[in-house]
Amino acid sequence: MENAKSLVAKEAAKLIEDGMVVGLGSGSTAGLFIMELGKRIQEEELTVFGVPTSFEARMLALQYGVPLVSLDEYDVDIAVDGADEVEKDTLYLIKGGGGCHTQEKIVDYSAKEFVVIVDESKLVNKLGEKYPIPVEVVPFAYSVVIKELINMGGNPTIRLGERKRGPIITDNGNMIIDVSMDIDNAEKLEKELNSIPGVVENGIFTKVDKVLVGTAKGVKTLK
Ligand code: ABF
Repeated sequence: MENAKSLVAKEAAKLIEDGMVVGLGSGSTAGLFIMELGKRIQEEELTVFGVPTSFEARMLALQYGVPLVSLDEYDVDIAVDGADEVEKDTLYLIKGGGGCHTQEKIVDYSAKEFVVIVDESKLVNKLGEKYPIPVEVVPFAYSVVIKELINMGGNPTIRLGERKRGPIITDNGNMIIDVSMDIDNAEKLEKELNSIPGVVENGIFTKVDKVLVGTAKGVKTLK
């Protein structure tokens, strides 16, 4: 899988042109992309700026020499980001296994083009097959959000930190509730989850331009 991730990260780095502002995704695959982009910037002396989707992406961009700008100053030309699940037929995603989906969605959806990079293991026939939906929640609201998610037919759990002594805290100071539920209509559910007071953003992504999939035989593109 590591090889498939590197392949797809390299392929995505080739999409970046001089002068572009690039949304920098989070996770291990997007991390490899940031490294490849940094290499191209140094070797080809490109003028490219990045907009990070997490603290982790910010640190990698600094490490690999990708200069950063903010959404205040620039629009994003292309965002390149990973995913936890990709539904084959629709290209709908579940993201947020790393807890960064709020900033990811802000950057990815604002981009003129949103490209997803995954290895084959992320492809599923039905969204939600392997992963629950991550929901970022304002801490004050967690108990009412949990009740509402149960009312909607979901099975919610609070995501705990590594030592399981308390909830993990996102880059935005919030909690994550992972909810397993049937996803019949992903576009509708994406909106419904966000309409619960206290929910900041959920990890269903339904606006994707293309998905690059790393396989043992090379990279294939799904559109
Ligand atoms: C981020 O990283 C998340 O939205 C997604 O949860 C995860 C994918 O990570 P990896 O590439 O390490 O599998 O994009």
